[in-house]
Amino acid sequence: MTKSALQIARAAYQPKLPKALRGNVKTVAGEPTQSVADQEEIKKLFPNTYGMPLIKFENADEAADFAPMNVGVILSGGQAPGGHNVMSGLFDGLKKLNPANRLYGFLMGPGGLVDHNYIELTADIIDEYRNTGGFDIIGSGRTKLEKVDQFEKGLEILKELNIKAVVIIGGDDSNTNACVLAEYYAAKNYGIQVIGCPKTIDGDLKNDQIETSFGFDTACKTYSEVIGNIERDCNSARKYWHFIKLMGRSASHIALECALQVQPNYTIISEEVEAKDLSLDDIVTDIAQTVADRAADGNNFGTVLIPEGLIEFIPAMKRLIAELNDLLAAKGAEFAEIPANKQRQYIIDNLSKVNAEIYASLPEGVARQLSLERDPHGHVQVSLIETEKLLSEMVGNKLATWKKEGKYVGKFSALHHFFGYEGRCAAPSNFDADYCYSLGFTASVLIANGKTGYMASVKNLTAPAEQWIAGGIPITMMFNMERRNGEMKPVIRKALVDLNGAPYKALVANRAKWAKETAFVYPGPIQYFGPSEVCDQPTKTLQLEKA
Ligand code: FBP
Repeated sequence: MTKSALQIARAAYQPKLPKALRGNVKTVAGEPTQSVADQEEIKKLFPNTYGMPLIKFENADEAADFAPMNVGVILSGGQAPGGHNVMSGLFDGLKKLNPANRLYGFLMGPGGLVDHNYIELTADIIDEYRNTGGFDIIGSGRTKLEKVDQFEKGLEILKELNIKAVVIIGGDDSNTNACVLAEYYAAKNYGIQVIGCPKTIDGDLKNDQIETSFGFDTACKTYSEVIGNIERDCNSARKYWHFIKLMGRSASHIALECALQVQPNYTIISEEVEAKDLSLDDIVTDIAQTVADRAADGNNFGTVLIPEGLIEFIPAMKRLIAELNDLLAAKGAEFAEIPANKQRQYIIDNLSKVNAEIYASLPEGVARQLSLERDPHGHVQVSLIETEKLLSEMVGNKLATWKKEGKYVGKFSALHHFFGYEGRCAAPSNFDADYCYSLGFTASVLIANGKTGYMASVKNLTAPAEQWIAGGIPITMMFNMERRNGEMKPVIRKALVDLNGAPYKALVANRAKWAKETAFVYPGPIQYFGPSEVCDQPTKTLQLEKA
């Protein structure tokens, strides 16, 4: 395999570990825990994994003896920078516990466990992938692990390979499933532990215990580099408005973090749209006003950041999508049989009057995108909805009306971008390289200590890595009941942008100035070598949240 010069240099990077993981480790258990909501219901559903204590690692005087063990690992869902370092941390942690330990990787996501597709991850393989982006070491997939026959199929291969524990590296849904699997294996006394790891560029798997999901740091820095480049181009040519959609299936953390890094002219935060009950027209009017105000100053250019999940946060659209989800869950097979040119009418005929009217009013493309097949977790595939084009078209129409009315005098020429896949496999920043390696290492210690139904956690992340605090969080602690695919299910509560939180407040405090002035900031590319203030800064979100 030909490698770039950076890849070769970067392979030699030794990620930093928290102090407690460097020598001999002991576990310290805290108080029993409760789920964040719906405690009685969740306790009933998870009798074996509910209420377990928080676990913290500390240095121990003596090394404990651990019998050799085999461990399996799965990468689940969307790629996030640092996944390979979770694997290398897990591998090194296991080898430190006992050099006879072995690690197996299930291929292409949870489906690999069910279908018995795996490889043994040897030192040679792991070494090839240290500090690299991507999930290609074993591939990823979105198969939802939720059915008893899948758990039983998985058990066959786990028994055959004599695997004691499985590590599932995934987002909120995958960690929810990890806990369901942990509970099932515990209830059946199968002797197999399941440990989760908080992954997702979306940054929405976080709470009092999990400060950030891995990959968010690198992905946001990668997008911010490119948005900064666009801003510089924009400020040089002074003739385009750039409508930039940013990934983040649901929450607007990525858009918010990028805004704090690049200071664009306009940023939509979906959570604010929902809280203020804004309509699509309200949003369009506000953007058009920003364009008109800048035009009045002679600035016919600018940047607008749009979170990918916006459409589901516009209250009227949200109600429509909820009904559409239930409809497609109930009548998906029948719908699939309907010829493409009749599908729109079929949906209109099967929706309630108010939602049918909204659906009928949507442009053909957006309506079609909303009715496309759901992902395996029952979500609309929002990354396929071209909100950046929808908004710029509507802003253009509004400005044209205002022009006729003499309220607007500028020129409006829009360009569109969608940044998502560009950042998901970037080589991990120093932060993500260290954080992920520490998470993997943490998982090995949780396994050695017999834990199941826990998520690996590393905290105190704005301090230098050696002061990070590693341990485990019972996954049930993060659960609440939510409606999924038409049914109430226990799931990890997704962390949306907190409208009382410091990152959002920092945006609000500055956005009027950024709208009017051209206050762009150009972060440049992620740096791996050089001064610490250039290479090792965590995200602005984390810094503001922890300040
Ligand atoms: P995860 O939640 O699995 O980490 O994936 C997040 C994400 O990158 C979203 O930002 C995006 O909406 C989605 O994946 C895209 O899915 P796919 O990879 O299937 O195209």
